Amino acid sequence: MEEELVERTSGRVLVIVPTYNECENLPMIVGRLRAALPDVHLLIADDNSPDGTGKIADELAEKDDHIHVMHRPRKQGLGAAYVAGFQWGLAEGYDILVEMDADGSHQPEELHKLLDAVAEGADLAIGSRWVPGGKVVNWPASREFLSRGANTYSRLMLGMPVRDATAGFRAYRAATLEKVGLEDVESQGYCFQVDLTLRTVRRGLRVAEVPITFVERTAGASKMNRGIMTEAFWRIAVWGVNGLPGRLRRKS
Ligand SMILES: Nc1nc2c(ncn2[C@@H]2O[C@H](COP(=O)(O)OP(=O)(O)OP(=O)(O)O)[C@@H](O)[C@H]2O)c(=O)[nH]1
Ligand SMILES: [Mg+2]
Repeated sequence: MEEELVERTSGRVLVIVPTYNECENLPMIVGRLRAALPDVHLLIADDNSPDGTGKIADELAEKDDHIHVMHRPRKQGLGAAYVAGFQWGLAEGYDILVEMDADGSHQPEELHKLLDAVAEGADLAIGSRWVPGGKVVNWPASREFLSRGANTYSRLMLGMPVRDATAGFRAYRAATLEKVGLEDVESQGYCFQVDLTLRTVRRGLRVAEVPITFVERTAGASKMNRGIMTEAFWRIAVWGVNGLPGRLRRKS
């Protein structure tokens, strides 16, 4: 089944991995992805990491024509790195664009499940921690509380039928990204994920949630901070208020 899918999507899937100070994780995650799905291409979008992650990415790309590197001048947030990566991938003609973290939380060995969901008709497939069968390994209770809380807050504010709207392991059809539009995306932190989920849902496109096992990073530091949480809180509130007239109209 897996081999069949690789055949079918040969050379047309681009996995975008944004990096900031991931020198300990990048070779591991690239090796695992290349072994799991040898035909997919990889774009590393590095924000000039002070720990030399960009140089490691160049060395990996030199030896492997499936690996591409985008060097960005400074840390500008996950959202900006993904928008730039998506735009590059669309211009290069990839059919499916995947988001994946560099820290091992998203297991390349599970990527085929997302690609299967897209092959079966999803416009966006989300690797979900919070649907039946989804799991999180090695998270402290505080982190689980934060993720569940952020998702409940998003669901209430936005009325989206998605359990894990903040998830960062996902596969988009190219056409989905073209339809939702990337030019005016302002979200920087993890609310970027909620932003694109909302854009996809509001355009009536099909979102599938696939259960995954999310594994907390064992090396390198998290980039999650108070600023990222504050940004998410406010932006989601504004999107919720802006979308309210439409939700009320649909109910009446
Ligand atoms: N290019 C770029 N990548 C980033 C930036 N911030 C985070 N990343 C990358 O985005 C991915 C997710 O960031 P993490 O720090 O793991 O954030 P998180 O998954 O919410 O936090 P943890 O679960 O604690 O690891 C990782 O591959 C990071 O290196 C950024 O500003 N620019
Ligand atoms: Mg992480």
